[in-house]
This record gives sequence, structure tokens and C-alpha cells, in this order.
Amino acid sequence: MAKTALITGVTGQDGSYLSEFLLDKGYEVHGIIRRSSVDYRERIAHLEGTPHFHLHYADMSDSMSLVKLVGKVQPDEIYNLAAQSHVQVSFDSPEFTADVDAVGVLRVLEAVRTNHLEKTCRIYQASTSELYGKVEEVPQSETTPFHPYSPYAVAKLYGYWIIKEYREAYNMFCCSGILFNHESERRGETFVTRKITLAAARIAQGKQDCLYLGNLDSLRDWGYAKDYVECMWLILQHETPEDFVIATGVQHTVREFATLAFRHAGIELRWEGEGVEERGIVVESQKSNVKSGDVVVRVSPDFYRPTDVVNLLGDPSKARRELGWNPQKTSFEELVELMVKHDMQKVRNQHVNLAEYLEKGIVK
Ligand code: NAP
Ligand code: F7E
Repeated sequence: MAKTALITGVTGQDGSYLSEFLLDKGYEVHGIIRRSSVDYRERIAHLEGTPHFHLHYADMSDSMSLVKLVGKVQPDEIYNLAAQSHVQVSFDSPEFTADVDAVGVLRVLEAVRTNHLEKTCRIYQASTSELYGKVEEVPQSETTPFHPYSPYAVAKLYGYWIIKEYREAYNMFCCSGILFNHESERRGETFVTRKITLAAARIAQGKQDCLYLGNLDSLRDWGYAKDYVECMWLILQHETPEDFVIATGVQHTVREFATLAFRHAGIELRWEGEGVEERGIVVESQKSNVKSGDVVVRVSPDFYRPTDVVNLLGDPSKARRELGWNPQKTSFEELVELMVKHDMQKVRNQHVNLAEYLEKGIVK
């Protein structure tokens, strides 16, 4: 019998890759979507209409919708990926973030119990390296103490503990994957990596003059999202319900990411100045519209956070040992290259489309 999975957050970066992964494994995949006035299904558009992929309206802030849906789908596995996932936005919308990212987890657990599925349904919770926040040791492992440092991280800490509580109180198979930053060509455009790769592509093609960033010294352990969704599945196939750190074990600064991304876009950068005065200056360019001496990266305090997490580095030993997962499947260099390649093409196509529209007189 094919297994049935329910994915919350199916329209997100991870939800889209996980859907593809589970469909390939022969699962019946159900996903939760929200009503929106604009189209937000870009990442899963290619899956809609395929026989084993089903979408349902529900919301993490609406217990009744979750209870009804879990009862209807009767999932063997739930992947709880839905969240207000932007750390900076959590400072502007802390209450919404807590409702969805903290209480939302409780609602999923209770929906399973209400439908008497606690003995059969396994639950994956999308926990995060942000739990380590103002880090108490480097690298961070499953035993490192947490020190959340944003409203997002505090909400996710509730999610982590309520999963652990239900595991012990009700003997449920529910686990947290403590995932470090993972990126891709489907990453939201306001996260720093995608913001950089899109801007590098636009600047290289003469469609943007300058990229404004916040803290360039921040260190992250960046992996490839496509590799990380496999781990979510492996965690639920493990014999016992346990929590796992998922990371590459390699860290880089935002500045290093930007240097490499611009290099792949054909622009060599050097850095000058400090703090808000720091600038990324073109040393050499293969692009006719960008010349040596141009300032293409500047710092804007608008992107500073009230409290920032600055030194994340994961220790994936347990996942490697117990799940047989390879943390270095896609290297940092390959990740940056594939993202820039994708965005160079995307920006190029936008130009083609605009030219077509202009030709047809659709836009003036
Ligand atoms: P994402 O691209 O921002 O996707 C978030 C998903 O949650 C979207 O499908 C979104 O739906 C959905 N959602 C938000 N609020 C909802 C609500 N009230 N009801 C139902 N759905 C709602 O995030 P991601 O990068 O794929 O990350 C997936 C999960 O892993 C998140 O929980 C995130 O916090 C966590 N995480 C991510 C990383 C990372 O580096 N990517 C690392 C650690 C943990 P809409 O499309 O309708 O907005
Ligand atoms: O920031 C710095 C910023 O927004 C990374 C989410 O998926 O991963 C993600 O959270 C770093 C921070 O990701 C800009 O201050 C500099 O130090 O790409 P980010 P994040 O905050 O690490 C974790 C694991 C999650 O769980 C989250 O859901 O980059 N930074 N300049 C900037 N960040 C942004 N967004 N924009 C800038 O201009």
C-alpha cells in the first residue's frame, strides 16, 4: 500500500522539493494551501493535476480546518513545514509569528490526537538552527543549549518543546529536524542568498545599479534545500523518534557569498570601508554595462536586525552516522553557482518576455 503524507507549507521552498521527493517514492501527497488574491503556487505549478498530488484549503491558525483535514486524509506521515519563516519579519509581526510557528505546531499535534491517529501517524517538525541564536558553542549539535534571539526563534522553540513533550507524554512518533540554512533556486527572494544571486544577475545584465545589504559579517552554514528534504524523510523512517541536526559543517560570511555570486555573474569584487560605510567595488568585469571602480554593493542599516544571529555552524555527525546522510552532497561553491546560473536565465527571460510584450503593444 502506498503511504499517505500530509505537508503543511507545501507552496514553500522545502514543501515543493519534498512533494517531488515523496511522489518519486510512490507516496500519495496531500498539501495545505491558503487562499490568496495573487498566484503564489509557482513552486508547485508543475505538480498540480498529477494523479497522486492533492491540495486542500486549511490554515495553521485555524484548528478546525486542521482537525477536519487530518481526519479526511488519514496521513501516515505529517511534515509540518508551514511557518512565517522570515526572521526579520518576525520583529514586525511577532504575534502572528507566534500563532503560526508556535501554537500552529500544537494544533497539528492535537488534530492527530483528536482523530485517534497518535499510534500510527509520524510527525516531522521543521525546527531550526535559529534556536541556537546567540550561540553558546561552535559548532552546534543536538546537545548544544538553545538561546533563541528573535521572535521567530522563540516561537520555534515552543514548537521544538511541544513536539518533545507529546513524544514523551503520549508516546507519539514526532521529531524535530534542526535544519541549518538551506537555499536553492526556489528560495524566497528576500532571504539574503537569493536577494544576492538575483541582484548579481540583474546588475550583470544592466537592470539594477546597486545591491543594499545589512550585516556582511554574519556567518551561516548554507546547504542545498533539495539535499535537506531527503533528511526530513529519513528522520521519519528511523527506528526511534529522535531529533537531528542537519547542516553541512562548513560556514561562510554573507560577504563571501556575495563575492562568489558576483564572480559567477562575471563581476570580480573588492571590499572597502567598514560597517555602514563598507562597499563592494568592481575590480574587473566581463559585462559591458559594469566597469572597474563601480560601486555595486552598499550597506543599509534598514537590513540590520534588533538582535542578529551571527555565528551558525552545524555538526551533522549524528545524521551522517545514524541516517547515512551525506552533508556534503552539494558544496557551497556548487550551490552559489547553480543559484546564479538560474537567476541569470530568469532575468534574461524577463527581458525576452518584456520585449515580446512591447512588440505586441501589450505594454507601452
Ligand atoms: P517558506 O518558503 O517561507 O515556506 C513557508 C510555507 O508556510 C509556505 O508554504 C507558506 O504558505 C506556509 N504558511 C505560512 N503561514 C501559514 C499559515 N498560517 N497556514 C498555512 N500555511 C502557512 O519556508 P521554507 O524555507 O520552505 O521553510 C520550511 C520550514 O522550515 C519553515 O517552517 C521554516 O521556518 C523552517 N526552516 C527553514 C530553513 C531554511 O533555511 N529554509 C531552516 C530551518 C527551518 P504561503 O505560500 O501561502 O505563504
Ligand atoms: O539572513 C544577514 C542577516 O534572512 C541570513 C530562514 O530560512 O534560516 C533563515 O533565516 C543572515 C542574517 O536567513 C541581509 O542579518 C545581511 O544574519 O537569509 P536570512 P536567516 O535569518 O538566517 C533559518 C535557519 C530559518 O530557520 C529561517 O526560517 O544574513 N543579512 N543582509 C541579510 N538578510 C536578509 N534577509 N537581507 C539582507 O539584506
